[in-house]
Amino acid sequence: MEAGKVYTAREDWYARVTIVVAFTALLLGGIFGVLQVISRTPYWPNLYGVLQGLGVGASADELYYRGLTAHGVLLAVVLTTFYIVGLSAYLTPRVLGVNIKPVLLNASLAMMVVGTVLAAIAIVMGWANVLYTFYLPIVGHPLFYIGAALLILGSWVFAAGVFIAYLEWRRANPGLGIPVPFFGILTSFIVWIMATTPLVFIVLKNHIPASVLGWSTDALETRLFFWWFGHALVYFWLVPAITLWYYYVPKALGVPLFSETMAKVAFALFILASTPVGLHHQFTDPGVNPYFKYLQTVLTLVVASPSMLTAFNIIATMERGGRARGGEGLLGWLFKQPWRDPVYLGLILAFITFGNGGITGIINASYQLNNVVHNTTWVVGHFHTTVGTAVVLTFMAYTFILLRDLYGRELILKRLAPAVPLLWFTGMMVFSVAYYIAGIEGSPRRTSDVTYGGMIPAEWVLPLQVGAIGAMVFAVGGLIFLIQFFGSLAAGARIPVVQPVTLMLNPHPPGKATVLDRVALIVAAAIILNIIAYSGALIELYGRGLQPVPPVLP
Ligand code: HAS
Repeated sequence: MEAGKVYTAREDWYARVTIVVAFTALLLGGIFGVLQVISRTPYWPNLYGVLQGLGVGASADELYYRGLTAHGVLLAVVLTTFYIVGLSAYLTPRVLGVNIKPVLLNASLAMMVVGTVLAAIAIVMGWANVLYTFYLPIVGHPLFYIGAALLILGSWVFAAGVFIAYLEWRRANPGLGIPVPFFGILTSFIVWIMATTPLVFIVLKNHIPASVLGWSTDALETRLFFWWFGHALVYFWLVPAITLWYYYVPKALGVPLFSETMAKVAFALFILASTPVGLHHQFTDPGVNPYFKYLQTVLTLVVASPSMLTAFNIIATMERGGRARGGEGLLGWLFKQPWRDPVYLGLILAFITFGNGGITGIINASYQLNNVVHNTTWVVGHFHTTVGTAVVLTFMAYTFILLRDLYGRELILKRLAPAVPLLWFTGMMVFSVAYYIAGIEGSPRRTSDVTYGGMIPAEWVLPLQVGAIGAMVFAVGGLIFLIQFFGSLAAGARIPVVQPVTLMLNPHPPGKATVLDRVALIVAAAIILNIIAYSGALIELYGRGLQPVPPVLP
């Protein structure tokens, strides 16, 4: 093989399949999203009621929770996990020049697909209306948990492939710094393994016994372990998006990233502080000493800092690139950005939306303010701007490149491409701000009857209606994207994908290794931080003795 080139056929096949699964999940999950937002808007038709009237064999309320579970699982779990493994399979050999073991790719794909199908059967049949957070004592069918466990274990097998490829690269390149795009992939999978370990533990200890054998379980214990996983999960989603910003923004501008060191500091901080912060989801839970919640609040501010470093790094790179392209004065560089490139436009609009979602995250993380917004539509606004836009819009926009480089297809309806990020961004801004306002007025999330039996406060009506209009706008953006994606696969002109492919060492090759490249050291520090952050709450929980309650069917 020529120097600087690598064969990627096996990884590309894996990536093509997983990314198709991801966007199939976007299509189905998006349909449930539209059903939901229309049904939850005051004085708009309750479409679940219409379905009930058509005789689908379930009440409107039951269908709402079934639809909400499908929406959350398809978008927050299936879309993200499948896209991230696919993107990582595509990037790893191209950045490191090392292949992922084919046996691991095959095993991972089989497990993830079978797991998804099993969980999907349970959800579609209405056997697991437990929402994507699946708190006990509400219990679903064993197929749901077995499917979820298989999906996660399949992603672990893929992660093993990434780690082995990294070790091979390290042996061949001692003393070389890890290339930034791969550092992102590595960070993401380290966070994923650290996050999913407590989840797998609690699913095996509590969920499966409750579901299969009807055993009683302690609700607080389940929530503690779920959120240990649940917050780190969000950085498993976010870090690959940030990786694409670090890779593509400088490339499109033709300049180096403002600071590779700062990028690596950000990744190291994500590894360190993503996991020991779950208690900020449990501020309102009784039974956890406020001192432990306070400790994790401090750590939450630590894990917010790499996002702020990213904000600085990306804006500084944009300024550097804009000035290199002739931008002058205080803001002239902003007008010299490659805004006509839909991929660049999508990535930057996703990045700006992350400013919106990140600020509301900091508000969520404040003990007192959390009392105002917890379990309201505010939180819905927060996660649609973070995972729903910073992450998903980045993935959609970068897929315009993958269509050509991975699938070997010309994009159809090219002129419509900028409409995808523009509609998604505009709709999401309207949706999120309106939902923040409704949330501050106390409008709850996750309730099938938004009118409270006709007693809806007047303050909720207008923001929820405006939010729904925003949702329609970004749904149209999503629809255009899906037509372009599946349409290009079916009817786009073929472009030959030539093998071997050139390594992506752009815009400049990595330098010498520093302390930031000592990943094992960072992981060890993260484990110690987890022990410090969680030991108090666990000693308190088990010291007091568990208070098991029998499982409840939804
Ligand atoms: Fe969160 C709830 C706190 C980030 C996702 N979060 C959720 C839930 C989800 C989620 C799904 O403390 C709901 C879970 C459920 O179902 O119950 N979150 C935070 C904090 C951050 C944060 C402190 N969250 C995320 C990310 C997510 C995500 C990222 C997905 C990818 N979150 C919370 C808390 C709750 C919560 C509580 C529980 C709420 C409750 O009570 O239930 C931080 O990591 C955020 C840091 C980010 C920043 C932003 C930096 C700014 C950038 C852009 C700047 C751009 C500019 C524009 C200025 C500080 C990167 C420049 C202009 C140009 C033209 C260039």
